[in-house]
Amino acid sequence: MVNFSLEGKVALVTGASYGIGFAIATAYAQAGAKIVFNDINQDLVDKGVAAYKAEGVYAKGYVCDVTNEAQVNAMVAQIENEVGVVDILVNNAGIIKRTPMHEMSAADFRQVIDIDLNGPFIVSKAVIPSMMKKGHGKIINICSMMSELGRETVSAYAAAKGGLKMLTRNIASEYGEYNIQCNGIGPGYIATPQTAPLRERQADGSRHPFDAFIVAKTPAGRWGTTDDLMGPAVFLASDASDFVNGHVLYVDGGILAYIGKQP
Ligand code: NAP
Ligand code: GCO
Repeated sequence: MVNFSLEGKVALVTGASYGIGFAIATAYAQAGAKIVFNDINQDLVDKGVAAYKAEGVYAKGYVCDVTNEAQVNAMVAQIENEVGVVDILVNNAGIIKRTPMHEMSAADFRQVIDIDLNGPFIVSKAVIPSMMKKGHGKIINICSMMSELGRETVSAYAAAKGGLKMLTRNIASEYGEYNIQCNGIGPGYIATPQTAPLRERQADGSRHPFDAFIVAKTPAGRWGTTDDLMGPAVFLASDASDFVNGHVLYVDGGILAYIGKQP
């Protein structure tokens, strides 16, 4: 029988005070999971807890930087004590820096790689041993269009998200025999604070040229919303996807399938 329920599962979503992580965690709560999340400071965590409460969701928040292995290990131990073993991990926390590559400092490049690629490695590594003992686990890495495509100014982000796609396949390869499935979600262009600068109205009130470009490049003819990611995220966290492993599910309104509008 098909089973999309997450009843009784513990789900950790990183960087989930708002944006895509918040929507995914809310969907998991609606499907029956207990929600834990982290963010980098207490203020964000408090705002996140209040936002979940407003949605009718009880979520426990932790202050933790995903690049800090000691903090991550301490958080995962605390979650196991206070809530239970993590059944579902979503590596969502991420940043982008938009700078032409020839002007980007090595320090900025490293910071993006650290949060967007080393972070998922560190958090996955922390939850995998208990998943192995339990004989089950789901890891979902939030990839990107930039796991497949390049564009001007996002060299570090594309390198990190391309790497995250391969980390996804490797976790699937290495831990599939323990009944751990690791898959990615590749969101298209989604309206969140991260993409707000690409959607800003121009001084004359017209659309940002990038905004118009994305609408034209997306067969759906619009930006994605965080709600668009809820169903795919529940599928990949549920028993319904137990034989889906090492896959990246692109939720992009069709961008990757499309050559672009004909002249
Ligand atoms: P967002 O609105 O910027 O949210 C990202 C969250 O991660 C924020 O809460 C952020 O905290 C947190 N974070 C950053 N660094 C962290 C760290 N070191 N440790 C813990 N938390 C940290 O981004 P979003 O648009 O929801 O994106 C979420 C994920 O989806 C990211 O991995 C992003 O790359 C990916 N994605 C986004 C889109 C899109 O179109 N929006 C498309 C494809 C993929 P702060 O507020 O302090 O920065
Ligand atoms: C950019 C965007 C992205 C998106 C997303 C696309 O500047 O091109 O911010 O890369 O956020 O990851 O899937």
